This record gives sequence, C-alpha cells and structure tokens, in this order.
Amino acid sequence: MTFFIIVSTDFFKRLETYQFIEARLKGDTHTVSGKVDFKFKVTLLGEASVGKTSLVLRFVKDYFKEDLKSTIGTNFMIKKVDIDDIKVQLLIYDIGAQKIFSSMRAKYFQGSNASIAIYDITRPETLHALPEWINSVREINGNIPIMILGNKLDLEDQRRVPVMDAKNIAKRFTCMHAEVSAKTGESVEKVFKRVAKASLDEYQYCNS
Ligand SMILES: Nc1nc2c(ncn2[C@@H]2O[C@H](COP(=O)(O)OP(=O)(O)O)[C@@H](O)[C@H]2O)c(=O)[nH]1
Ligand SMILES: [Mg+2]
Repeated sequence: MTFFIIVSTDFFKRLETYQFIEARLKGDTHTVSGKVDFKFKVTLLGEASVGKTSLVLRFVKDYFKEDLKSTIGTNFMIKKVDIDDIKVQLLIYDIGAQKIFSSMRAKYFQGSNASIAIYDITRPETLHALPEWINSVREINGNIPIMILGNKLDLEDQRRVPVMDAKNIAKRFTCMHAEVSAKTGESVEKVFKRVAKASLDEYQYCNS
C-alpha cells in the first residue's frame, strides 16, 4: 500500500514537471535572462552511469561530483549559448535509464531538436547499446542531428572502446562523434556548442 502511494505521488510529480516544460516551450523567449533567438530541446541518451547527469552539470554549472545519486525520472536544465551573433537557448533533458521509465520515454523524446547519445569509453557495451536509443529517438523525431559522445576521457588508461569503433557507428547512423570528460571538463562546452550549431543549421535548412 505504502509502495503504491509513493509510486503514484512520483507519477504526478513527473506529470507536473512535464506540463511545466511544455508550458515553457510554448511560452515567450524571455524564459532565462534576456532575449533569445532560438530555443532547442536537446535530449541526452545512453545507459546508466555513462555520465549523462555529470555532463549536463559540467556544462550548465561547471561542476563535477564523484558520487551523484542516479537520476530518477527526467531532469532538465537550461543554458544559453551564442552561435556567432545568434542567441540560442538549450533545454537539455537528462533521461533516467531505468527500465521502469521506458513507457515515458517517447513523451520526452517528442520535439527534440537534437540528441546526444553518450557512452563510457571504458565500457564497450554502453556504445553497443546506442543504436537502439538512436533508432527510438529517430522514429519519433525523424532525422535530427545526433552526437555520439564518448565520456570519461580522463580514464584513457582504462579505455576499452577504440575511437574507430565509435566513429564507424557514427558514420553508419549519420551522426557526429566526439569524446569528452565531464570530470576535467575537456571539450564539454565545445561539444554542446557543436550540437547547438547543428540544431540551428537543421532548423534553417528545414525553414529555408
Ligand atoms: N572518471 C570519470 N568519471 C565520471 C565522468 N563522468 C561521470 N563520471 C562518474 O560516473 C558515474 C555515473 O555518472 P552519472 O552522471 O550519474 O551518470 P548517468 O547515470 O549517465 O547520469 C559517477 O560516479 C560519476 O562521478 C568522467 O568524465 N570521468
Ligand atoms: Mg543520471
């Protein structure tokens, strides 16, 4: 009985968050500080513990913590980036990998302008799980830009995923590829900016 109450409370909390996000997406462009030219939804994909939450925290708050609690449900964070003189607001959705939330995933994928599919360079199985994630996000959103991203580059001495393996998968699925470290911050900002630029290019291409 107690279990049931906890589950349903959590469900309504998530539903509220979702409605709040939807309202923001439909709202004006003054949601953060100052005006923005474009708002893009970017979803993070990938297996548990590859570093999705750590990456978004590094990018948005320039912060890293070794013992993060695993993500329950979905969180989102907002950050503005400048692409030349164009102001882009990224709404970054961090999806919990737990199977129990898979029924909610389609909802969260909807309306993505781009995705970042993350693997851990020390665990090959996390790369091999990505095609399934990529197919589900493309089923819902069509051919949006996707970045296949290797994380934990600071653990180079424990690397078990050759760069070429990831590049081959990226080529097969027409995705970008890069490697970063949420821990040291190496290349994190550069990668999010590349994703923002790809979203902008895609938007301009589709609306030209
Ligand atoms: N060495 C190293 N550890 C990382 C890095 N990014 C995340 N981690 C660790 O990997 C674990 C899982 O990270 P988390 O962000 O919770 O992964 P998520 O489940 O994909 O959101 C945590 O213990 C993090 O501290 C990184 O770049 N380098
Ligand atoms: Mg997480």
